[in-house]
Amino acid sequence: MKLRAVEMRRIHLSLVAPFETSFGVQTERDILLLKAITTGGEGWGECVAGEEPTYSSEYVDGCQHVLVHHLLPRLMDQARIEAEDVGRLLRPVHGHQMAKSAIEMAILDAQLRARGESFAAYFGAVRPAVDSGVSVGIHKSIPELLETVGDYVEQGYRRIKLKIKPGWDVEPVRAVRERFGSVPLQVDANTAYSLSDAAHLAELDPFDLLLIEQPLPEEQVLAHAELATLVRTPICLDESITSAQAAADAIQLGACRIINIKPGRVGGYLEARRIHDLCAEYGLPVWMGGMLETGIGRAGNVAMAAMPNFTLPGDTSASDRYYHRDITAAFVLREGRLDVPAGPGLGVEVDLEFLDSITHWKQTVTA
Ligand code: SMG
Ligand code: MG
Repeated sequence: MKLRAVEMRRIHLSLVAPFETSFGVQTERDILLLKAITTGGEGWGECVAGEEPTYSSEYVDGCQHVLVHHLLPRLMDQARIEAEDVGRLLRPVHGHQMAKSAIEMAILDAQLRARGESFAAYFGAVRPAVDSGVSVGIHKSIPELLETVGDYVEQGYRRIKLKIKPGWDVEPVRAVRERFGSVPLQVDANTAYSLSDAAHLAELDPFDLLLIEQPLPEEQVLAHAELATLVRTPICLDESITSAQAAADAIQLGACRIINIKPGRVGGYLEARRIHDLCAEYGLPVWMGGMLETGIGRAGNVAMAAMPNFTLPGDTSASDRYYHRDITAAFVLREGRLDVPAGPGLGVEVDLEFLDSITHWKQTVTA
């Protein structure tokens, strides 16, 4: 097929509750969505970048700019294009994984819708529904945290992840472990610690956590390997894993025993699949991360999370964990799981009337 145009739009959505991490508080989102218009039909992509470059170096204005000026022109001048070509065609542009991922996703959706194949079938999904975990932000007090976690446990989430930072770590973990007994529990530091905190992080060991996610800065892969010898809790990497090559290096260095896969962070679903396969070869479990996606991104993530080596519950929560109203039919928790969409492509339809009502910017890029 040929890529004829890409409709870009930015939408505003308020989160149902503020979400605080070690790098800031979020109350609303400004999301870049792409619609690939091809000779074979249309497809949707979602860019996971936030408003500020605080999770990683990417941010939504930057993604918009690099797509318009550097990425889309390289795809639009091709006589024929398939999702499998996008990574190679965009390789001359360094970095910008989240921007690259969004356009590869839109093209893949168009391509799969055209041939009537679901994302799940394309990735070789082995289950019709995936176990859902939920990521719980930093709270003002431990009683408030316990109330939030209690609500999620009652809703049936199969795993709780607590965001931690220096000053909000051992005590909240102890409180949740004491109140909720054996609930599967893990923590995510979003790079907030340094190797000199190893003895402190080892104080988390008695709480039987599934993993500690990205304790140290993104570049400090070797320091994670050192930390792994000083704490018993398995280390999982998120921000550090920007490609399959980075994953292979981190695994060989002993920097992680588990990987959080986020298609947006690694340049797209096809690179994410390579990381899944690589981890399977090395015997490392993986799980699907989350970037507060709308129903578009969630659809792709849930489909990929149905692959065989996604053996831990992901940050694939129900739509109502994030938004009062989603831009697709809501993803709903059923016995702690989300159903994998089975229709062609992403298998979800976008509510265009609602989408238009929350769109604050729109531009169509043509060849
Ligand atoms: O989508 O449920 C979600 C969010 C999960 O905690 C989550 N994501 O580092 O894993 C992570 C964070 C990054 C996003 S914070 C805005
Ligand atoms: Mg993380």
